Amino acid sequence: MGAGKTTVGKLLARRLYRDFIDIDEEIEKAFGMPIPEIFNVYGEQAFRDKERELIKAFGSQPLLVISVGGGAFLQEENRRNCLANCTVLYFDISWDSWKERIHILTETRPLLKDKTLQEMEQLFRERQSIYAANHSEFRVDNFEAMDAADYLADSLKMSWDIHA
Ligand code: SKM
Repeated sequence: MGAGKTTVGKLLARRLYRDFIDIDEEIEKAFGMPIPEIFNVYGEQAFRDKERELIKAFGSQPLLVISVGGGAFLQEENRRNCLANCTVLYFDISWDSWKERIHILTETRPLLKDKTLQEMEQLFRERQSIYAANHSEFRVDNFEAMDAADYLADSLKMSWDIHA
């Protein structure tokens, strides 16, 4: 969460001439309210159920660049569906860079609300090991959005040519 998936995803989609889908945005559309409100009114489980349903639906469509929420890969079914049907990109940022961004994330990310810095670091490290173990060959770290989008677009095109 807050690693830059949406920013890079939009740039990448443009470079690949594909449509961009943000699963968080689709969930908000489906519930007709922002994510913090969905958590308040319906609870996290309802959010996760909708997230799983939408990842399954969009993940099986061709020619999309999809940004999934930071918690999506905590569900085994999402990992399985994405890895089976999609190329999964991992945006690896360090705890030190993430820590700098936390203050801009806490308002819109209910999972960070009321957490101590130590609890946030624990969440970060637990998730990092799941992401690191569940992606395709593409991983970017310490990136600038434009550079990451260029690098990924070039690498993906090359890999598709090789596998075509
Ligand atoms: O999907 C949203 C939601 O706030 C949950 C989340 C998470 O668990 O990391 C990240 C956001 O993108």
